[in-house]
Amino acid sequence: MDRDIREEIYETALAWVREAGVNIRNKINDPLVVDTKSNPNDLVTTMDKETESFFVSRIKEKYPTHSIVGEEGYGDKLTSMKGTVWIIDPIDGTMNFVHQKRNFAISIGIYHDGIGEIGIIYDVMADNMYHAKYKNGAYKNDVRLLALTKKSNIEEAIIGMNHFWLCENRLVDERIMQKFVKRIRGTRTYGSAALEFAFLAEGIIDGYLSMSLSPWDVAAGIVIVGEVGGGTTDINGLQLNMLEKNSILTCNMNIQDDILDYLKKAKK
Ligand code: 2AM
Ligand code: CA
Ligand code: CA
Ligand code: CA
Repeated sequence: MDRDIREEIYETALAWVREAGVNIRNKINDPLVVDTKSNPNDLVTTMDKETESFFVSRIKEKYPTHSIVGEEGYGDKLTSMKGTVWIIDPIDGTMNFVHQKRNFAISIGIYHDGIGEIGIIYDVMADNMYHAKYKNGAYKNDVRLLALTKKSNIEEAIIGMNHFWLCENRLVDERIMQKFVKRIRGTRTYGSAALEFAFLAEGIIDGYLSMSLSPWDVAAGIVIVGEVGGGTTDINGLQLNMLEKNSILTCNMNIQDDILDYLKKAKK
């Protein structure tokens, strides 16, 4: 993507994310209409839909040739990553939004011909903007993020992961994962995949594991983590397909092999 065009899109996207964030904060105590999607814990609110629809109408007006993928379905049905694609999660961490009124984020990744050019993750209630441009570094607000943690032994690592890894599940042997969590320093479950990526980039956790995430959960995070030297693959160490769901391992590269070894042993 041309440098000037990227800069213009970046500034525009940041301004829209701030505007959407102000709207959510203004309405945070309003009564909520909460629906469920795939299961009783898979929540969606009118605010998820309102926020996605806000981005889609702004993008369609200003950038009619760009494609949009959004969790709540206001975007397009994509079959390829050609051209400029906005990958949007209007509220990542809807359960936190509903139950805690905090710890959720707006996540926008902008890709061009499959390359992650721009990543924006906005922790709305904390008012922290994590943002990055391809080959231009990552920032938390105005402060450049310099590097991930450089820990090289997993005994000192804090890994973001949820309880499903330790319960009986379809993907991995939970007993091996129990050994893994005993060996590492600790685990954290923030409930927003986008924020887990942001916290990894900030250097306050060392990795993040998820069994199944959609492109909008990870699109921005991949760019931001990539700009501080981290890597993101599926749990087999393979490249992600941005048109599908993927399992996710994102981490400081020094511990990637050790974590992949456990996952290989645990794989069903
Ligand atoms: P969401 O809040 O945008 O749905 C923790 O639940 C993380 O997993 C969140 O980032 C959440 O995104 C994501 N997630 C993906 N699929 C989910 C599902 N079916 N139910 C709940 N959370 C899901
Ligand atoms: Ca959701
Ligand atoms: Ca999400
Ligand atoms: Ca969402």
